Amino acid sequence: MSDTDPATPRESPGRDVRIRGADERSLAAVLDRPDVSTVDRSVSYECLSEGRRNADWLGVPVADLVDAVEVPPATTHLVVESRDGYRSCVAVDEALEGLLALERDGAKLDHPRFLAPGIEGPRAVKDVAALTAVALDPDEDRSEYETSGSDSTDSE
Ligand SMILES: Nc1nc2c(c(=O)[nH]1)N[C@H]1C(S)=C(S)[C@@H](COP(=O)(O)O)O[C@H]1N2
Ligand SMILES: [Mo]
Repeated sequence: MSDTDPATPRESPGRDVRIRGADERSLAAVLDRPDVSTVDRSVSYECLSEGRRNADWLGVPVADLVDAVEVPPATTHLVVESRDGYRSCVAVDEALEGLLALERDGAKLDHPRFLAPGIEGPRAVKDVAALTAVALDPDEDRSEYETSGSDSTDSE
């Protein structure tokens, strides 16, 4: 037996995205497929410290990615988490209109980026590592699921 198993494909580091609904899946194979179906979206967002920014993004619709797992019917939000643990909590209807961007203004991104129409800057998570379906109670504050909500101190 050799140390490395040639039958196990190596995931490109920094590119895997986990999706967690009723079950958990890796999206690496989907995102790395050369013929993955993508959309173009112009999205602008407000950074509390730097002002409004606009860019053209090319990416994979979140709705297509979510199809890979069973999303529990009680789901209210998707928690979008970066590789270094930065988190935002986005209403599921809003998140399903969004995309995991692979290019910004025609330039390839090193890591997938979450965008959605009308998203607040702090919730446009860079270097996405996981999307997790959560069910919040009506009286629950989504900022408890976030590193920093759009109302708190800006991290950039
Ligand atoms: N992983 C991660 N994503 C992040 C942040 C961060 O600190 N870490 N900052 C957020 C904030 S506050 C803003 S305004 C935007 C800024 O994105 P830009 O530099 O591409 O305009 O990224 C958001 N996404
Ligand atoms: Mo920001």
